[in-house]
Amino acid sequence: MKKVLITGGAGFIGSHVVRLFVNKYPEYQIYNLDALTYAGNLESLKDIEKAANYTFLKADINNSQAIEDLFMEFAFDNIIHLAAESHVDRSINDPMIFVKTNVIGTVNLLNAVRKFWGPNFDNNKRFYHISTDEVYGSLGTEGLFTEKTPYSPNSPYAASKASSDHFVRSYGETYNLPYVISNCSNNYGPNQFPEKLIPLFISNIIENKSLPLYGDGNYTRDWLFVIDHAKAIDLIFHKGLNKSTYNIGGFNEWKNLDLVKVLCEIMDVKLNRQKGASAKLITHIEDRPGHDKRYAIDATKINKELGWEPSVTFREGLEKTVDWYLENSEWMQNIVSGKYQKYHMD
Ligand code: NAD
Ligand code: TDX
Repeated sequence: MKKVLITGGAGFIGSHVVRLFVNKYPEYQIYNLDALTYAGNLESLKDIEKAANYTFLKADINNSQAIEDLFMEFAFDNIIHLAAESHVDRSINDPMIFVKTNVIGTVNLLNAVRKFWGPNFDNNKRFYHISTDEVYGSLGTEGLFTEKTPYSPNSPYAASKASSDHFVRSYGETYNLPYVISNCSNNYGPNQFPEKLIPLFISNIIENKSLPLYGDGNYTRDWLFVIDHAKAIDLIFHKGLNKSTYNIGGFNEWKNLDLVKVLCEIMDVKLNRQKGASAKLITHIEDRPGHDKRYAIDATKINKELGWEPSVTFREGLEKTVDWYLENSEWMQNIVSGKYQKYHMD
């Protein structure tokens, strides 16, 4: 029986990973460790919160003693580490919390692992670090990020994730810690906090508010449905090669403006609005400082080595996402009102 610690399980991607593992592996014990920052929302997990193989642990990865105490009590034997500050705009306004959580928090976990699993690591144990394509910096109009692309982070968020990736790798080289890292493109789907492009714009369209598009909107992102990311994480966790890196992406590049136009079209239909009504809300605003021009992932390695590929097209994923936000308006209202932060106390 594995005892899998998933950090950041109350966040967007983490909630989908926790759900998948709790449902698919009843023989594993799944521990969701999360500090419940503004981005943590246990309401996203209410369907599995009573499962026999699920335990929630409220803790901060910046508190090394608290982390060691939990290792002592629960003897985790595998970790999938997602807890992080994740929003680029917030990192521009306040870089230090990104250094603390993403860098020092990750090193705290690595040190706990070294203390409790080392010095002779058994290869059934694994530290799986979840990272982003933003560590590679920005592409020009041509080419794709491969696992060999040099790191060149441009935002404080990307720099903090790059640093954490380097620390994980260095613990593998220096202490022989068994690890794997994956770098994924932009995720979208149910339960994403409405500060990120897609849920923010869905929410604003519903409320007839303007859609603040940075600059000319010609920035390119590579979008992946969050459940396909969770499935890739499952595969890499179980079958990924020790001490290696996998890029994850759906070969699905979109310029922001084109994506927002498609989203507006879908929303017009779903909300029974006149064709073109939502697109009228698009407002070009001052650009994000250091805005990366283009991200695009080459996902050949995970496809060839592990047989992973996305299960939905972008159109299907986007429709599912819009439907989810329309059917779960209370989830969004609880965020807007702040009620979601009291969910675990109810
Ligand atoms: P999120 O912001 O939705 O969730 C982060 C979670 O971490 C929250 O539940 C939060 O409470 C928790 N957390 C934050 N600080 C903590 C701390 N000090 N101690 C314990 N828990 C803490 O993030 P997300 O979008 O789900 O991203 C999850 C991971 O995936 C991150 O590591 C991120 O860098 C990476 N990633 C995200 C994307 C994306 O498009 N969202 C793409 C690639 C990689
Ligand atoms: O209001 C907005 N207007 C706008 O034009 C927002 C929130 C975003 N944008 C643009 C900026 C980006 O080009 O849309 C694109 C996507 O922005 P975000 O949703 O903020 O994502 P991004 O900055 O690309 O980073 C995301 O992908 C990689 C996640 O937030 C990271 O956690 C992940 O690692």
